[in-house]
Amino acid sequence: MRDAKLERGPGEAAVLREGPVAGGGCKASRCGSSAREDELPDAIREKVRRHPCYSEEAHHHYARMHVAVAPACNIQCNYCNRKFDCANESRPGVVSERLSPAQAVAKVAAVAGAIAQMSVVGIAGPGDPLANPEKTFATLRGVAAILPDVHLCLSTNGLALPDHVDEIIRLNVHHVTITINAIDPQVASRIYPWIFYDHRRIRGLEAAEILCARQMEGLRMLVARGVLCKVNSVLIPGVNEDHLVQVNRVVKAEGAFLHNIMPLISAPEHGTAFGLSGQRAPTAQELKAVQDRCAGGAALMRHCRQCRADAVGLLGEDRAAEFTLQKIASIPVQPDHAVRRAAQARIEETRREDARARHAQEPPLPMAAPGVRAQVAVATSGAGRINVHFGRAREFQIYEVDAQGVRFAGHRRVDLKGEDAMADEERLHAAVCSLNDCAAVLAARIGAYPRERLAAAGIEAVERFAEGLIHVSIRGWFHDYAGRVERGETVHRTGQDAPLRQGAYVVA
Ligand code: CLF
Ligand code: SF4
Repeated sequence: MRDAKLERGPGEAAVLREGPVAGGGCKASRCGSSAREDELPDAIREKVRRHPCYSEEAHHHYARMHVAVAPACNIQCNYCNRKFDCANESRPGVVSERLSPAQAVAKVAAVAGAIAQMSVVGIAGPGDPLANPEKTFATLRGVAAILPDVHLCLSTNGLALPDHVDEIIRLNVHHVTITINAIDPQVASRIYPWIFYDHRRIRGLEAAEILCARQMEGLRMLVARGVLCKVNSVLIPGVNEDHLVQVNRVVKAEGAFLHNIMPLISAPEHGTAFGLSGQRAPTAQELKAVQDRCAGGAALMRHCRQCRADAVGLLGEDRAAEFTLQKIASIPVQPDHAVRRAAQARIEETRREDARARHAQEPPLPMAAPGVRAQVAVATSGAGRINVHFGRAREFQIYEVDAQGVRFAGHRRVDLKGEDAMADEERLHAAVCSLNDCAAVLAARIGAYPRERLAAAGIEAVERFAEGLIHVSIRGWFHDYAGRVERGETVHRTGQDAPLRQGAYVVA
């Protein structure tokens, strides 16, 4: 589980950061989240429909697993410590077990037998998959042989990518993530001190030039062969926050399907160059501001959970501890394909029913509310419904709503039920701080005291949509809210003036 703790800087409100964890992870439209499935060509829709990272909707229903078979890396990022797993799109944490390809395939079989909605197997570290090509490709071959229905996924820093495109195609890997933190070598040289390329260690600007060129070359080659490419970028305040808007435009022009801008994870105890030099992480609001500035460019992924290199389960849940090598020895190892097919067919039927219900039930959005745009937080454990009690939430999903519609905007982690010694009061304070730019929280149930604390922060506590579909419920709430704003019964909160915004916690 996460090891989250509160930190306070001088004069700051509570900031929640994650400390090192026992485990490792995968690497770093409109202005909204992932491109909408119903607007995609059939062939692409089919590729993303069951992929929890490539489809925001799918992430409510389908799980992924990572197999940590790739320990080595061919570059150095200033946000990475080799004792921890790859931080390209993961949070720092050692993987609990590094696997051989055979062990990885056995683990995939066990997970597929236990979690029928596991639809994607990815390799994302703890180093770089393509710096370990034999192990990576042996694993992918083994997984495809026992589980032909899963999507195979890779996440790489891109340096070795052009050398392996043919094998990626041969193995039917449909999804590749490339971490591109900069396209300008001057900017990149502040992030990567060295690379290992062509049998030698190369430093400084020359290293950055080679890496940037190879990343772009790899992206072009994959796009030309029909592979869906996602680009991950780590947002590093003072280094690349302005530059990422340009990165977004360029990777879109080169054919990237999605752009995932993630917050830097930086803490001195991680021992990374950035952590030790005092490079700070962005706030949740700074991250959102950069994402919003990318409007009109490559579609943005906003539901990334920066998972471990051995993550198992739905995004946002972590079931890796249930599938250690020791434990899988006692789980029946062969997945039942008929059971998997039936379970996934039920998911698809549920999705169709929910889509029909959404269309049938969605109240019209009030056109008499020009300029009224609100953020709301939703407590959900998946399936697109408001189904978690406020006090049991481990995260809240954030949506934006205005007269144009409801858009997913990200998530905020909270620690209301942690196991450490932090006082309940402090946990609640941190949770309220993290939601301080929201006008309302929609949960299955909200106790009297949290309700009071939310009200004091100007956040409405709403339980009347318990078990309701998220989009329908938000529209219902907004309908009422905009009416109250119009009648002068409620002061509209833009979120810009939220008193604790400075201290809103960083997902890190
Ligand atoms: Fe893993 Fe990455 Fe494939 Fe997803 S994760 S290799 S694309 S299957 Fe997903 Fe996790 Fe974010 Fe990665 S939420 S860290 S984007
Ligand atoms: Fe670490 Fe960067 Fe290598 Fe990933 S690509 S393992 S973050 S040095």
